[in-house]
Amino acid sequence: MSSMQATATDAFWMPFTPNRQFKATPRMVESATGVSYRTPDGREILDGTSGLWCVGAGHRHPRITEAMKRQLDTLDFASNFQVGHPGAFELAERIASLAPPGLDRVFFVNSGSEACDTAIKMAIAYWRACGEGERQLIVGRERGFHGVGFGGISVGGMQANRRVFGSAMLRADHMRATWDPATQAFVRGQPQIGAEMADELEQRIIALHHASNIAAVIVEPFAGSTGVLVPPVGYLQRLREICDKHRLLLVFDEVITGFGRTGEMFAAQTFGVVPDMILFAKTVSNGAAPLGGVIVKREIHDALMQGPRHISEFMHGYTCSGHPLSCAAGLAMLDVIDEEALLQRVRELTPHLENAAHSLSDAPGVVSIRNFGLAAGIELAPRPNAVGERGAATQAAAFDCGLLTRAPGDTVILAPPFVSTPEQINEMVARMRAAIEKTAASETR
Ligand code: PXG
Ligand code: PLP
Repeated sequence: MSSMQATATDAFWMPFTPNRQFKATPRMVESATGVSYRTPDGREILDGTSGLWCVGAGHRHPRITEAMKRQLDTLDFASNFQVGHPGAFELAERIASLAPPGLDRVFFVNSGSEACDTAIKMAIAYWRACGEGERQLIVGRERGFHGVGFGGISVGGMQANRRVFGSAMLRADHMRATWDPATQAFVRGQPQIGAEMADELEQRIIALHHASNIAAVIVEPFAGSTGVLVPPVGYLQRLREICDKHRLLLVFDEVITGFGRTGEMFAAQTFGVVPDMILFAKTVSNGAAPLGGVIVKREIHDALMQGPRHISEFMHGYTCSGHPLSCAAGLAMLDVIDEEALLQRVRELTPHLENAAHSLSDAPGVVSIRNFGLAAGIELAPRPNAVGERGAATQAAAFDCGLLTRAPGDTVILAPPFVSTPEQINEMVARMRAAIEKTAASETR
């Protein structure tokens, strides 16, 4: 309590936070271990969202902590601009060996947003190198989230992230979201029907713009941060076929799905569809240090290896691209995923989370429950004329009930760490139910 009162909250302009509301009633966490946070006054908060979808191996995993400490005692910083350090090369080789066949070149960045903007630049540069420089339009999807760079908000499909910046965006068009309330409200895992939603890419987008103007199609394998929207069986396969037919690059944004959340290293493997690029961030370093990247098909990389030999082939990079500390965290995380068989654990826990999440179908105001891998979205009916208010109230109530959740709109999210036990997942769901009930009760008063 005392340390909280001692913390002035004025100067820090918080990201993606209602600042005035937060600062009126700050919700602080001070430490974390395994699947829980602890508040300054000593309460335990179960981490129902793996931090922000990143802490798959649990907080302060000793193996990752040790590797980072060792790294700090060896090499704190080296850029990868015209010098190199072993960690970045080693991590790139490891990631290439885990990616689907053909994708074996890795560009490091520090976040998912940077990964998305990097991939868009690669796609545009690739087509120019191929003599098809007019291919510049990027196709995304409504309710897609690709971070907050100008590329990412352009191809992203979230009105709230675009509204203020609408006049400053890249050329993009959008397919419809795969969400269909009429057939999917309480679907478990992938919807069986709806693969034909992908045909819109050919029948509307390509028909309108012509394929020769389109550089790439960017989608999340399942949309995570807009409420866990799961593609129908066959949908991603169909997107791949259409992209092949019209020679469009297919990019999977695996910032949430990458490194285990779907029970394979990448959702591309879970869904059995090989894209041309994979974006990653978050879980790759277990959230212990900022790290993201783009895994690229060899042909795309090779097409860009042109020009005078003393000039960078791709004019792009960030000061901290492949930072030593981030790479140390990433290498240790890959060891942990392997040694603790975390992919297997995710596969085993998935039906448990599915059952536990769907047990909330009778909680007050629940209108839909979706799940895939270790992710579930529980959607509540919006309050009249106040979309998102009930979600936000439930998120706040959950914190008071000892659960960290996220609420995009009126959907509350459960995305537990891969190391959660079935009992811990049950407890998260029990606290979620308590939060939903508490919020509903406060409305009827
Ligand atoms: N792509 C996807 C698919 C993401 O989910 C980003 C890109 C951007 O990553 P960075 O590292 O720049 O934040 C994300 C990020 C939520 C939530 O509430 C999700 C994200 C970020 C913030 C909140 O689900 N995902
Ligand atoms: N702004 C200035 C003035 C810089 O010098 C740099 C990098 O050198 C940047 C922005 C970009 O920063 P980063 O490489 O961390 O993205």
